[in-house]
Amino acid sequence: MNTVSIIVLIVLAILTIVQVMRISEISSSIQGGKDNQVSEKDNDTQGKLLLLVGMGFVISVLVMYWAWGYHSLPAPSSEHGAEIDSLWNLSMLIINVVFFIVQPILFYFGYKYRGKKGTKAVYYEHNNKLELFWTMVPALALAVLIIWGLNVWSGLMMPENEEEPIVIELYAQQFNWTARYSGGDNQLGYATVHEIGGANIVGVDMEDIYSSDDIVTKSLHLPVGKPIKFEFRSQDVIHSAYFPHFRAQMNCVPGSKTYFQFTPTVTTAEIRQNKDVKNHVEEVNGIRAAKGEDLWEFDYVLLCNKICGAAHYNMQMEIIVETEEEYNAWLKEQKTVAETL
Ligand SMILES: [Cu+2]
Repeated sequence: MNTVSIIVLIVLAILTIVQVMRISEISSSIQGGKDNQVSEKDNDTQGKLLLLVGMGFVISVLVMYWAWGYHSLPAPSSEHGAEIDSLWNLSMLIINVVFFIVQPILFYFGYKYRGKKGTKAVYYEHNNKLELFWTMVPALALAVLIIWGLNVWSGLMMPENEEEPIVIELYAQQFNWTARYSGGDNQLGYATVHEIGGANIVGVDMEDIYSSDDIVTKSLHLPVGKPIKFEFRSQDVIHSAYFPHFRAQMNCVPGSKTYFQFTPTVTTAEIRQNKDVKNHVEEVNGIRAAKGEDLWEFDYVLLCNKICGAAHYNMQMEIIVETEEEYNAWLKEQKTVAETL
């Protein structure tokens, strides 16, 4: 369906709703407004429906946890990942405990105190103890989460390095990623959008002394157990580099550089042996085989986590985590920008 017919359809739907409302108003005024009066039976039905919908809602959440809960990510593959997971688990624990206490009570009370003839609402003005309780409890919970979260964050952004991290740039554009390795000097040459042209896809300034040994690639290889410092740039709009398996994410903003550092701890070969990953791959391949499609092999992936345009969903790059020897051998095979530009 093209855009014009969708717009026409929406306009027609709105006009229909307006006409139906007018008809109902006119018929109500003809009957002397009796149509809008809420009867005892209406209140009773609405109260029961509220209870039904509320309980259905709470039960459906339980069913979804049970049916799809195993689809969450496997154990983290980075040094800091366990800490992010602990933060996440505590947040989810608090949210779930509150949810499963408050929601059933809320809907049950809505049902219990549904409108009945002769019943009058209690006029309850103020209670200091109650006010204090429901202010202090959320404030304490939030304080724990925020203080702990800020501590974790500052540890991630200002890591105490025992060894110098490997510097890799990730360049974002609609709709792909390019990696630039800093080469033997571990320093990225200056790059700017004004230098982009021909094979120079990330705009490396060849005049800069750090540029010549930089390596531009379309796949991201990382050595296991080594700290990696990523520097992010974007060519067009705001993107977000998202490494779900490493519990890392950072916005890529046009005109400025952002950073994130982490140490991968599990190689691609090892994560493929992870029980959860194996089950997931088996399930996906069962569906693919039934459709006659090629089988899939698990790979770490870098995704874009900002809705940056029409093909945003497909903005991804494979990440290969390997041993230091494998990584060095791969890096040796790559051409420097001095050789390619
Ligand atoms: Cu994007």
